[in-house]
Amino acid sequence: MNLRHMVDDIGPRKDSRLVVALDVRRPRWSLEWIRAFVEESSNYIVGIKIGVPSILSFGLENISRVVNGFRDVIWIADMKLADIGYVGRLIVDEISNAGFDAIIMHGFVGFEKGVGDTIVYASDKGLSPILVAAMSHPGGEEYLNRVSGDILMKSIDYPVEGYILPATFTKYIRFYRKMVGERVILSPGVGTQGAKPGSAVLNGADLEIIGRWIYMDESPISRVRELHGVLRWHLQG
Ligand code: 3DU
Repeated sequence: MNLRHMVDDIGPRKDSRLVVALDVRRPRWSLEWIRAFVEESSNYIVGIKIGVPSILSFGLENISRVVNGFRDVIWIADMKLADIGYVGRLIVDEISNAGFDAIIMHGFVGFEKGVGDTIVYASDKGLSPILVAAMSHPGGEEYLNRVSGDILMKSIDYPVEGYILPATFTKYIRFYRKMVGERVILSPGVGTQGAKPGSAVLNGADLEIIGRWIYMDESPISRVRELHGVLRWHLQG
């Protein structure tokens, strides 16, 4: 199923627009912690984004067991892939074999024999390509965000299924919502990075990605429930 269909299936059913970012590592967290977290938060969340720190710390095989053991969330591998097409395809193979539904890659490397090849390859394998168009940290404004319009325009001809756009600079979400049409906008930067929950969705994002605010909390599931109270499918300002 493509990313839009997955979001439109899971989001209304769970009445949620929340994706949890897990950048957890050993020894503070464990695979058992991740498994328990996924089970207990599942009714409230649309997806889980697993970052490179977690894959390096626990190993892809272990993460893959968790992913394959639980299917009612969208599993996103945040590889921030930025390489030539050949290497991109190798990484796509690994992430696809591990059972993920979607993969995050950078667009700034350029499309010809670069991210373009990786996008097409991932799409053909049924792994939804998500492109970072602009970033949420202040340095995003130094280089990347300035060319985000060019990256986005070029990407429209490719089977990109989702875009990462920052909750901390909602102007990009507003500018690009029309350009990307039905493709999914996922927005990080909420909580620890300063944006308010709901602010990205109210500016046109489909989903908000929240990490440290949840997994660093003393009671992550209570935090998830609280955020679920805000990030409803029919969120209105
Ligand atoms: O700040 P948080 O802990 O809520 O995590 C945000 C996540 O989103 C984190 O995994 C990071 O890698 C990712 N991300 C950004 O924060 C900003 C971007 O522009 C793109 C991805």
